[in-house]
Amino acid sequence: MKQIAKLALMALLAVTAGPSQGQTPEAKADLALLETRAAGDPLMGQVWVQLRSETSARSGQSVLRIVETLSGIRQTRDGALPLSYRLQGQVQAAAIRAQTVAEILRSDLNGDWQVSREELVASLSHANRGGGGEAATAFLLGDADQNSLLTTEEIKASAEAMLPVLSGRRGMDVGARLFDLDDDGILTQSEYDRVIAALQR
Ligand SMILES: [Ca+2]
Ligand SMILES: [Ca+2]
Repeated sequence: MKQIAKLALMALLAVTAGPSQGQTPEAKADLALLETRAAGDPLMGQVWVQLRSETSARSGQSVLRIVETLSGIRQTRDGALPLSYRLQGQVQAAAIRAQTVAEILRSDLNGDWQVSREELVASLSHANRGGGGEAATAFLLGDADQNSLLTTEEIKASAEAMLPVLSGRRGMDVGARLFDLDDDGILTQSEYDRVIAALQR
């Protein structure tokens, strides 16, 4: 009977064990790695602080749910992992760049791949033109020599300058970047599982 009582007591202690009890050395090392990654980047730092505060004193499925919510990564969704988040970000940026240049070139009325102020004004005043915000902004940002002509080089430079503004969704991949423990641009299932394990109590 004494033996049974002892086993029951041990089981009880295991259930009510304090923080980090039972964390493997690997999970502890991954936790330290995540801390280091978060400390090196303000955006990742913000996500990390929130993750830590919400997952502390949690375990099992609730940690998984919190991680999914805060990172926006649903590993249970088919094909979600591995996630080539770096490539995905480059594809999105390229799409925005292409759209911006196209919008600016809609004011290139004589087709010389440059936009003069006269062309901008004439095209924007045309009843069917519509939009034009990008072209006008490009002129403000991009006419570096202020000669009222946006050259092809200036069009490229202004599209690049407008990219951070137009891609306000850039923060989307912060969770994936933080969890990409080997920093190769791809978040794998194994990395995701290691993060979950590191956050478990
Ligand atoms: Ca110019
Ligand atoms: Ca990786």
